[in-house]
Amino acid sequence: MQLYWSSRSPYARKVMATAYECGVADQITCVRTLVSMAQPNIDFLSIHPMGKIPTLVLGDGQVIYDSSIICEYLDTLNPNSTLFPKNGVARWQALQRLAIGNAMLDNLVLWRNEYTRPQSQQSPETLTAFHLKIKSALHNLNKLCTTYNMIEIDIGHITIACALSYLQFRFAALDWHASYTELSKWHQLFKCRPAMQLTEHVDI
Ligand SMILES: N[C@@H](CCC(=O)N[C@@H](CS)C(=O)NCC(=O)O)C(=O)O
Repeated sequence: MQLYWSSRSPYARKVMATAYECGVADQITCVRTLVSMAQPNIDFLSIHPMGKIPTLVLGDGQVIYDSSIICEYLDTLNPNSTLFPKNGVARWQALQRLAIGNAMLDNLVLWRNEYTRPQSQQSPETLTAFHLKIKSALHNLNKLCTTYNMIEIDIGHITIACALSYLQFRFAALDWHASYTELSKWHQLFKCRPAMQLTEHVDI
């Protein structure tokens, strides 16, 4: 399988961390792919019509996107993997965590796009709104994470951890650890998992 990927993309990291957690990472070849919201990678549009990474291409040519669907596909490759619980409370809790993690990622990526525009084109209201929403999510997770452990992990935990790591990677000056101490403790532990260690962001 080929994964169109970048070491800077938090969605691509989520997929590779999932692949390591499922034990299928060795079946994936990462293909470094440059994409940008404002400058479409024209060649890549023939693989993903909206030009987004991560995108997985299977051996038979079938294309799978976006990150959550790729993760669910990878989970099916290992019959012992339970990152996407099949039913019951565990399923809805995992999907709920996945949803907030994805929403944080979307917010952070758009926020970064906004603040890297020339200053004269930036919208201060939009920047403030992105910041406020991230603080709201951190506040919420700081309470919820006291029930998380390192044994029963699901796709939601991986996604939240990737969002927090991306927050650290691109918004280090915010120093969120100081204000959300429970979440920080959980994230420090989660970051030690091999799946996270092996997928650290690299800014190249
Ligand atoms: N919902 C998508 C989001 C993927 C996404 O936005 N990836 C960014 C890179 S981090 C991208 O491809 N940006 C290029 C663009 O939006 O044109 C997913 O979960 O895979």
